[in-house]
Amino acid sequence: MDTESCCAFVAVMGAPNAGKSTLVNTLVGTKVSIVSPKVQTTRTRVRGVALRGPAQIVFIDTPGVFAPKRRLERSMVAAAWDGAADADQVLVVVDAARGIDDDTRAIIDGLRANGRTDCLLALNKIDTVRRDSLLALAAALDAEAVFGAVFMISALNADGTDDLLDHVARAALPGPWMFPEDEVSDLPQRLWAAEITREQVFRQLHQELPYATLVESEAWQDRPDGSVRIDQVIYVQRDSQRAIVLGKGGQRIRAISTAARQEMAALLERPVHLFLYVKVHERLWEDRRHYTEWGLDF
Ligand code: GDP
Ligand code: K
Ligand code: MG
Repeated sequence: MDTESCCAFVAVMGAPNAGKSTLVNTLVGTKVSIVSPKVQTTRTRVRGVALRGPAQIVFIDTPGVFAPKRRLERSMVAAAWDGAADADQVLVVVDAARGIDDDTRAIIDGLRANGRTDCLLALNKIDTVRRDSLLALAAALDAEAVFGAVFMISALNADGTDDLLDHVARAALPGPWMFPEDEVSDLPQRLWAAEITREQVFRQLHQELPYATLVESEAWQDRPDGSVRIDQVIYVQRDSQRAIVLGKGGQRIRAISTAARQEMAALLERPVHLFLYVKVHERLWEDRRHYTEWGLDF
């Protein structure tokens, strides 16, 4: 690393499902944060690291901000605002089709109250809206006076995301890189693997159940033949939920396991043996360990 190196910490904020995790994955160029159409997919701050010339850019993908009810939700919201406080730049992602909803409103008001008037705005999902409504929304958001630059993007199609990355890189501050050159995420391997499985739980199960689950990697064993054995527990709160996760004749858990294993193997570039267990833990969300593991306040 030469003396010109520079660094930027960018907090990515936005309403649930605005496309924050999709955008961070696109900017980083690999999957660091899990994505699903359900809210609360991202539970904690996940950092993704991108390189642009001499700049190392660290994106902090925050959980969506929303009106918190349960303890877990309150911790998630606190984590989002902590992420913003620590960052040099704040990037607000807005779903262009949804416009200024209550969550986006709360974020804008919060940023203004914190004196952040130089935020970046990413109007996302432009593949889904007409140009005239996009321009009207951009004008309405510009009038909020918290944004210094606006980008119209599709995180999904990587449309406009290069310009956004260039802009962020130009504003990077001189200083040494914070992460090794080949590191794209600071999420420890065990947590990362648990997230891959949790994404499948989110995708393959419906309604309320995914929010009541937690995945933990209990063991990670690198084998001499180059493969890895991963043992994970999917925790649920009730017996009835356990039955749903298992599915008829174990069909559901097998489908979850196959999809998760294939994705882990593709990303790790080696064979994976995945063993999933489903356990009932009634007081799951009163267990401090689950919060501290994720860096959330209990
Ligand atoms: P987050 O909750 O803000 O992190 O949102 P996610 O990244 O999990 O995305 C929520 C949903 O929006 C997923 O189904 C994504 O595939 C979808 N999505 C994200 N970006 C785009 C986009 O640019 N265009 C379209 N059409 N869908 C998108
Ligand atoms: K989501
Ligand atoms: Mg997310």
